Amino acid sequence: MAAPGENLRIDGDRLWDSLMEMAKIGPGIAGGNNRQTLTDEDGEGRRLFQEWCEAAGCTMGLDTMGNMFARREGADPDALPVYVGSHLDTQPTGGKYDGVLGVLGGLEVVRTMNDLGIKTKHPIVVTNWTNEEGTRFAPAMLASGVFAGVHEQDWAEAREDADGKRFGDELDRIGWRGEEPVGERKMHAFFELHIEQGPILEAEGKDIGVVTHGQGLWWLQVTLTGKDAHTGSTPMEMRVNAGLGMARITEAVHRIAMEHLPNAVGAVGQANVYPNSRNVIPGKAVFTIDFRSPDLEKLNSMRARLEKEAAEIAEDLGLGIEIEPVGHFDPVTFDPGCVSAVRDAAERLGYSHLDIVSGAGHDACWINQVAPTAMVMCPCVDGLSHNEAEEISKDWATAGADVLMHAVIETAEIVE
Ligand code: HGY
Ligand code: MN
Ligand code: MN
Repeated sequence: MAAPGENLRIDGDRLWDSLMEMAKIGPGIAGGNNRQTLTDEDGEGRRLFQEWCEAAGCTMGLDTMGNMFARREGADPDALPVYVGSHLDTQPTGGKYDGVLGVLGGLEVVRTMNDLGIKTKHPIVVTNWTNEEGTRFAPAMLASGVFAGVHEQDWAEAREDADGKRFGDELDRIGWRGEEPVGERKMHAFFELHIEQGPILEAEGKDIGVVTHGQGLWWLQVTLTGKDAHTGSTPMEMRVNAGLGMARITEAVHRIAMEHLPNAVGAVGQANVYPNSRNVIPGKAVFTIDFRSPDLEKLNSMRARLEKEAAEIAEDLGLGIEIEPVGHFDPVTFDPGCVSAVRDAAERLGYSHLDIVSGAGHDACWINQVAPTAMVMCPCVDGLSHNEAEEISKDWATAGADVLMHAVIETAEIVE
């Protein structure tokens, strides 16, 4: 089928205006966003997205995990749709573009197709996946994981946030649980536009990342049990200090990742000590380790090394230790056909491009298990993300959505 003409371009101003409009919902305290999943702000963002989709002539589907599916009809209503999208939920100190660019970039593809009167054989569906971030309810990519059959829905709905609120109850509270069973939708293909969240594209001066693979991930939640005691009157040799254990294990995580370079990362992002009082030796510490690598052997080797060393540290300090995997996916290889559609689109449009491995996890990593999937990436300033100062340029957003549109339209087959 003829590829779309290279003159087909999205409306970058309209995309940018929509990004800025959505960014007003759940504002952060430093110019970014705090629109965490299943909060009232998430509900507000969903309402705005639905309003825009319906104004663009789409019909909105909603499944029992709150995943949203805005459908633009194709010439053949029985043809499997080409899906495009990402997530609207953000980190507590998130940026304006992580996830949102992929959802509103997908909407912009539909808006442009409407403007140009483009008809495709396959319908197009723009998605918003619930709880991609996994910051309020672990793990990340929770609802796309249920859709892909990786997680049981009951288990997912029972996930609790730091205040003990259940995912399922919060979904009902904000009124965004649909009727549609999760995962019954079949896809012709899925494309996700996302900011790189790393420094490579900007440093290399490239407009587009053609994502061939995604690195794998382990999230390990560690609970150390020691003994609360007075920080002043307790002799050093009598202390059973969970905070000290956490510090030593945190350092071990960094050292183990460094020893597995290249292509390995590790850090502790979430950490709590109890009772968290200035003059009480922490009797308990709960923290989450994040290991990632595109190399499966390295990924599992980091986990094995950490579990061994953490047990030794705990024993040395007389601490109880529990290590619970709370998130995992193996390294991902995206569909070569869809990846080529992205690369050819960038080439045809005259955008510089680079094959790249995604450092972050994305809904596409799970959807890749049930449909041919690929990702388009655009650079972000200083590679910064999961930070309110996250920034991209309008040109980068426009280039990414242009490539997304060409890949989607080509895969959905223009009807002459
Ligand atoms: O953790 C991740 O990689 C994604 O941003 N949720
Ligand atoms: Mn994201
Ligand atoms: Mn993110």
